Amino acid sequence: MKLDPLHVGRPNVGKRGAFLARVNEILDRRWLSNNGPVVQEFERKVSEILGVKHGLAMCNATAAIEIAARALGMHGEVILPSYTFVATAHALQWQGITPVFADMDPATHNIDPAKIEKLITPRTTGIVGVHVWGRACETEAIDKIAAKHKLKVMYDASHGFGCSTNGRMLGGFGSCEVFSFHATKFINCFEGGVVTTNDDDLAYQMRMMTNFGFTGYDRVEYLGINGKMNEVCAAMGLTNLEAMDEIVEVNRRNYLTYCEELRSVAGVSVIQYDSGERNNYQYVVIEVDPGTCPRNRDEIVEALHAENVIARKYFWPGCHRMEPYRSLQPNAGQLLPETEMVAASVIVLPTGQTVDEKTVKRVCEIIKTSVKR
Ligand code: T4K
Repeated sequence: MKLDPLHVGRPNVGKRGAFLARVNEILDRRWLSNNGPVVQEFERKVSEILGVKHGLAMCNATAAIEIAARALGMHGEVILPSYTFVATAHALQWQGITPVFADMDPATHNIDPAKIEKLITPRTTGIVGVHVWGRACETEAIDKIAAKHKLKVMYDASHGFGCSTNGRMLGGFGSCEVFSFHATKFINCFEGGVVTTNDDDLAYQMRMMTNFGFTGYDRVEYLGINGKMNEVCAAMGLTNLEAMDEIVEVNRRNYLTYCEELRSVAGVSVIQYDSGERNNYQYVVIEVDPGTCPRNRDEIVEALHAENVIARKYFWPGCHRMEPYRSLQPNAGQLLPETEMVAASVIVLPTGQTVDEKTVKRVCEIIKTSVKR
């Protein structure tokens, strides 16, 4: 029997009544945007969870990366992984910065610090690490390289809300970190982003930039933009944060069922999360080994789609093979063999509140059958 369409990134939703009550209050108050009380509460809550001094709510993570890069004075060239959602590269390019793609460590899917140094030129001003799937970058190694070459570091932590490394929550690494609260993230604000930092000056500057550069009525001190989060988005975020433990538990249970069901499938492995760290388990990621799996990744994805399971090939084919980078840097792939290999082997499977154990087992059955075919 065919399943109803099953999407990766189906939104999780907290208590509907609590959200609607907040929306009613917002309407009664007639304060809809511009640093309203719900946004302030959301910022406080996020900062508290992550243990950081400042959490600045913004309209989405892409705009947040742009604002952070500009506030950090990044220009010229910035090194980042190619294996990320294209927004990371686009945010830099949109700011007139040239993204320079570094290869990944296939064991973690994160930027490989050993590949960074040889990409540094006199034009390099920064490094943007991405905590892919919420598994932390090698922050110490990246910091060392950055200190040696006087580069700025920020992290795209879009996947990493609620995740830790060495017992410390993501949010306080580099000069700042950017989280996404897009509809498809395990905690969503419909659309939203938060920049976290422990640097007071940087926080002040980014806050001003997010609101056109205003520092008071009729006083503009920076080149700013409108990057603000509105009150209804913050209400959704607060409501979903109240359900955070529950959502992580559902994700964890689904993840463990996937691991169990796929354990004996030749050439298919589920990526692992360090059980000693906190994780949100929002991504169930499998890798298909072309050497040992009788079917290739695309054949398995096709079989899943045929059964209405809309599995995704994130982040295929890698930013360097997408426009405008493909045309601007046609030879970038030569330095990205691990990225090309992993991008061709990954499948992301559905999870979250709308996916139960029975559905996970059915998805795994489809994978098992497609591999045997
Ligand atoms: N950096 C990284 C590392 C990121 O992963 C992202 C976002 C960003 C930066 C930028 O953050 P934001 O600026 O978005 O805050 C989706 C999301 O749109 C994107 O936010 C996310 N990464 C990326 C990993 O996934 P697409 O192109 O796959 O979106 P789409 O429209 O195909 O939606 C994904 C699936 O979710 C679909 O199968 C349908 C389902 N869906 C989607 C929405 C919006 C629903 O069921 N309901 C919904 O409301 O990028």
